[in-house]
Amino acid sequence: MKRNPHFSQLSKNYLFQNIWERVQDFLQKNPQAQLINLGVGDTTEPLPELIAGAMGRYADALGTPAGYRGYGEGQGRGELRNAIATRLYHNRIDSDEIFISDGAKSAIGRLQVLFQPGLTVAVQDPTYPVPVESSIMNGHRLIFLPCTPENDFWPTEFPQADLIYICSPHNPTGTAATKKQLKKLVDLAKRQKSLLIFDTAYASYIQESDIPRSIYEIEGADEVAIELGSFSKFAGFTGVRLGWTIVPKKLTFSDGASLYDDYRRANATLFNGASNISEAGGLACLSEEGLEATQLLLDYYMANTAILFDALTATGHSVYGGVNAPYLWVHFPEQDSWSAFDELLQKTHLMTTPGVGFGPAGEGFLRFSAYGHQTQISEAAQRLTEHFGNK
Ligand code: PL4
Repeated sequence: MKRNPHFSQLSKNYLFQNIWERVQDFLQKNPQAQLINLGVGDTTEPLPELIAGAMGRYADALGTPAGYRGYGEGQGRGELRNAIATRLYHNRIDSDEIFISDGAKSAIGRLQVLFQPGLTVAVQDPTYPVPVESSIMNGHRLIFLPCTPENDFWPTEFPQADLIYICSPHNPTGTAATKKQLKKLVDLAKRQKSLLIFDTAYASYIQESDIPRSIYEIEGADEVAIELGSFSKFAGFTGVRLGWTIVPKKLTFSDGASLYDDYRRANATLFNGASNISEAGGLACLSEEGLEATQLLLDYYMANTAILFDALTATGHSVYGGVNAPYLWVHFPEQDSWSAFDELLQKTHLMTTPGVGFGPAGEGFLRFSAYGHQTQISEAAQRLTEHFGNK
C-alpha cells in the first residue's frame, strides 16, 4: 500500500494539537497554574435559551413517532437554506446554491475533491492552517501572500493562481478586507480565471460599514467565488456543528462544465448532511429573536476584545486587529513566536497561539483570542499589565 507522498510534507501535528501538547506538559509540571485560554478560538458562553430550547424540543420529538426523522435532504433542510438566503444574504444568492455543512473546516476539505491535483493555490500568509494543509494533502503548489503591518495585512500583489483562499475577517490577524480591496480581487480573479474560496467564519463580528460580510456584495463575485459560512463563531455552535457552503450556479470549469453540478454530485456521495438537531438550532438562530440573542453574544466577545486590546496596547506592544474580529495580532519584535508563547505560558499562565503556526509571515507575532468568560479575560488583562508593565 503506497502512502500519499504529500503527507511527508506535513508537520507531525496539527497546530492546535501542538499547542495543547505544550500546555499539557506545562500543566503536568505546574498543577497549581490557573491557565487562561487565549489560544484556540473557541466560544465559551451558554447558548441563548431560545436556541438551546429549539434543539432540545427537536431532540425530544425524535423520541416520538410523529417527530422522528431519519436522513435529511442531501443539501440540507430547505427551511434553513431559505432562512440563510433571506436573513444573511438578503436574497443576493439563491437557496439552491446553499449546501448545509457540519462546519467550515470539513467543508474546506470536501471542496478539494473538485480539483485535479497539482494546482497553484494562493493563500494569505499568515492564514488558518486548514486550506494550506488540505492543499498539501491533495498535491497542490502553494503561493504564500505575505500580510504584514507594512502592507496593512492585505497582499500587495496576487500572482497567477488557480485557487485563491481568502479569509475576511482574517484569522489570525483580526483585520478585514475592504469593499475596494475585494472588488479589485474579484476583477483580478475574472481576468486571471482564478477561483476564489472566501471564508466568512467571522463575518458576524464586522463593525465597520465598508467591510463586506460576504464576497457576493461585490458585483460579479458569483462568477468567480465559492463562500464558506459557519454558525460556530456567529452563534456559539463550535460543539453543535453547523455551517454552509455557497456554490453559485454561474461557476464553470475551464471546459465549461458546471462547478455547481460537480459539487452537488460530490456532496451527495461524500456527505450525509449536518445533524438535524443542529439544523433546528440553526433555524432558531435565524429567527428575529434568535438574531437578537446571538448579537448579545457577539457583543460580549467584542467587549472582551476591547479589554484585551486596551491592556496590550498599554504595555507598549503593537496590537493589530480586534475591530471586526475577536482576534488580536501582537508583535513581539525581540522574540520568535514560540519563545514569546513559552514566556507568557510560564510567567503568566496565559495560553496564546504562536503566529508562526499560521505561516512564515506570522513569525514574531502572537494571536490572542478574546473568547472566554469576561472575568477570566479581565484577569488575563491584569496579568499582562503586571508582567509587561505599562509604558
Ligand atoms: C480549532 C477561518 C479556530 N479545532 O467550526 P467550523 O468548522 O465551522 O470553523 C472552523 C474555522 C474555519 N475557518 C476559519 C477558522 O478560524 C475556523 C476556526 N478556527 C481558531 O482558533 O483558529 C478554531 C481552531 C479547531 C480547528 O482546528 O478548526
